Amino acid sequence: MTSILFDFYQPNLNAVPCRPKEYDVSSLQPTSVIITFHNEARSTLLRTIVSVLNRSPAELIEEIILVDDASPNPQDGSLLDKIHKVKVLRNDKREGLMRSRVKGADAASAPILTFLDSHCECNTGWLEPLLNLVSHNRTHVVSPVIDVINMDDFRYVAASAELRGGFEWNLVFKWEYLSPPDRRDFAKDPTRIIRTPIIAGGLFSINREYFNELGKYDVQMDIWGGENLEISFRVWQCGGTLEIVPCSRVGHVFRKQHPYSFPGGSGAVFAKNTRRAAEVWMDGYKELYYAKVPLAKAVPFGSIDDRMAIRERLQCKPFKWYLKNVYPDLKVPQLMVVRQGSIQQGHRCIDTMGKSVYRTAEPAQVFQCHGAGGNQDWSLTKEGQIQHDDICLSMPASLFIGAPVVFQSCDQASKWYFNKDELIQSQDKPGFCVSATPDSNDLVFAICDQDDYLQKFEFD
Ligand code: LR7
Ligand code: MN
Repeated sequence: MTSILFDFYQPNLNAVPCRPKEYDVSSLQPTSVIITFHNEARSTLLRTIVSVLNRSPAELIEEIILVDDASPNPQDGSLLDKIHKVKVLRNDKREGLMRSRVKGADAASAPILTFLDSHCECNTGWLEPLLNLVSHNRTHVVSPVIDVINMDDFRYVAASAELRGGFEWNLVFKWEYLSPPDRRDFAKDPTRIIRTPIIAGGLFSINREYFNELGKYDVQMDIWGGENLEISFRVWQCGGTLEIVPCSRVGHVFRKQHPYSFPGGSGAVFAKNTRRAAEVWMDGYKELYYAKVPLAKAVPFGSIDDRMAIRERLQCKPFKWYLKNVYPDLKVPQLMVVRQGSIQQGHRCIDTMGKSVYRTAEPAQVFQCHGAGGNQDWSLTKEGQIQHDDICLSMPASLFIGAPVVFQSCDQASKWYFNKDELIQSQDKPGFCVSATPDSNDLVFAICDQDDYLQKFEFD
């Protein structure tokens, strides 16, 4: 069996600075490893299990619990329980990964739970740093750096450790670069633990009792998706910590598509799960999700009473706290957008010209309309700001006729009336409007004139 690993294993150069760190194994609590799968290839499932057994100190692995989520062939799992420490549970019907993981966790006996996807390879020394953190810090939930197992030839490829988990307002998980201060710390010490706003979801260790107290998973979520955001919000808002441990590395097969069906359709399942996470944890900020993904509003999400009760019982903090303290880098658009789209003057549209952060005010411009949103996508907020991400359209600093209207940071930008008469009028300087110019792409300040076509802007 070891030959499987020797064929695939590539030494992990990034792990070198981690070697001197030694762990006193007897001071660590053992773990139950939980792997749920639906229709996983036997080779990859076996690779996952063998790497756990071969690359972990034996006394730290209490058991490996496989939960076969009603794979069409029951032998996918049943053949594996001949392996030392492996226990196999099977669902009679497809439940999805959330209910399957809860079933595995309920059957587990070790003080720490370690979840893995069913297509991983645990690298040398992967387990000790995870257990070291959780054994000594009950409310820390920790993930390894997730390396890449190449989908085409199953080679193990080291990934960058300078990443953490994040999201945008569509609430889809994404990897992102560390914030600049974290990056500076990382440059000084690449073994340093990284706080992450969100975990990818599949690979992590958590104290078993803490997992139960926190409300396990939302078992009304189905199949795949959304549970990683939900558990991440829950951990942070209810007093825990999410971390990535650079010295722990586990490879994962990133697939282009799901090798399984989604009863109900993948879009609807993902939207239902995500709505449940948003409705329970995001307070008013859920509106930002609905503004980005309006179709989600039509997807029923069932009752969330049980989950709200957890939030109440644990006295969890508001989402606003999470944004401020855990994820200050996430751009928060103004709530309450009145209208959204392009702002068109003739055949030209107001355009950021690709710039996104304005430290100083810059002249605002129009550009040929392209109809593709992007740099020409604007929101009119209830307060009257005209906004794209965190830049806003604003009055010039010196108010003379013909002075350039500017883009600047929304904190400092001025407000407008943008009414049905199609003029963009200053709220602070009534009678002054935004005007295009006939022979350049600049926008300028002008005396409002209903009959001047250069002042007529249309929201599309
Ligand atoms: O119905 C199902 N029942 C299952 O048991 C559907 C899936 N599963 C199993 C499946 O066999 C696998 O072991 O659940 C696991 C995750 O499903 P994948 O591997 O098809 O999905 P993924 O790798 O895209 O999943 C990522 O996002 C998921 C959101 O629900 C989960 O959080 C996964 O655990 C997560 N995987 C990782 O975090 C690994 C790193 C990938 C990234 C980013
Ligand atoms: Mn996976």
